[in-house]
Amino acid sequence: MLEHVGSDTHCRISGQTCLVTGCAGFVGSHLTQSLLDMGHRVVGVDNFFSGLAENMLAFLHHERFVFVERSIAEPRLFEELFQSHGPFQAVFHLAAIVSVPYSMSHADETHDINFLSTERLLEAAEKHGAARLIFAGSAAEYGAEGRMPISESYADDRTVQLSPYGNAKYLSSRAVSQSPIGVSLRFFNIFGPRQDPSSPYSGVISKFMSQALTDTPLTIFGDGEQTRDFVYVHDVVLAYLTAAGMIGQKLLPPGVYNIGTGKAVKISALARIVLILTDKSNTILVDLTSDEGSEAGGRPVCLFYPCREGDIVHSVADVTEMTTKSDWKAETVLSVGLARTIAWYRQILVR
Ligand code: UD2
Repeated sequence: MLEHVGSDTHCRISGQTCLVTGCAGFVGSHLTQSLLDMGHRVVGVDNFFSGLAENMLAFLHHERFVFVERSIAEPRLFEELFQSHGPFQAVFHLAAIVSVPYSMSHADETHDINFLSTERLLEAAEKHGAARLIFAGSAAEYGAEGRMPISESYADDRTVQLSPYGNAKYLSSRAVSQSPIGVSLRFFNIFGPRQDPSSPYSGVISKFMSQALTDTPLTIFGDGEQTRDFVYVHDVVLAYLTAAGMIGQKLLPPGVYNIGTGKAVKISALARIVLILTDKSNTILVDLTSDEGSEAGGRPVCLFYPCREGDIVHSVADVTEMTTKSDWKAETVLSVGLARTIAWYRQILVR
């Protein structure tokens, strides 16, 4: 059901020891599984602040996996990990406060966890001779950028991020990309199996899917004309492996790289595809531009709400840097990624 790194993928290296922070998270758990599938050893860290133990079920008892349940906020954690489990050739830093709204009301905590911890990990990785540290950056680093597509140079020290989350991600990306071992991947909107739909601020795809599969109207904020660049989690894992030099022919130079598809998708179009893929084919005729999209004579399939405060209107990545300096490009077509994701939500909803 979940994709694995294909046998056609050109693997450059195997048998490395890797550190993955945030290994119980949505993306971290997919990455950890792929590293183990490729023959690497993985030391995974998570404190279950937002990660879930069930995301690790498939590999928790793997012979090449060691789990450390601790917080990255602990000042001595990384030094201790390098001493007791290192040397690590590749360090993947995904653990963070992931909620933008939470960061708004917890600015200091977000700065500590999302930035100061990154600095400490980078220092330990350099000191102990890691070959690569790959950081999970974010499109939030660009603030309310109006130029589309967004290129990496659009975030600089003058950029005003819209949240402590975005600011801490920017500071971390800057520090990481200045290191000779550092790569920051700035992710646009990631989706796929294991994305948690349960919070009001969960990713729109996870929300639309759980709503459609439970016959609840899809909630659209604003007129649905806003756009996002949706990248499937399997392509995200391949971007991490590429950045670590584990797959592909070209070794990516240190720096900051956008990770997206380069394609803008309207939220209204997304709603329409989700409705079709969840077998609500009679809703194809729904007028998503009216105040309320509804089945003919039936109950609404979509409800329109006011724009979410602080939402940017458009967001699409310029992926030229990543696609020219490495062999990576997002391969998964949106409808295919959505179909795989729906299959997964169907499975968990019937459990
Ligand atoms: C994404 C990231 C966030 C941060 C930000 C930076 C996710 C889940 N969040 O926020 O962490 O990096 O980018 O720009 O990837 N929407 C609806 N109905 C819903 C939910 C959302 O219409 O039920 C709309 C929402 O108003 C927005 C779009 O869908 O216009 C995407 O929302 P999102 O929460 O999935 O992601 P985004 O881009 O706000």
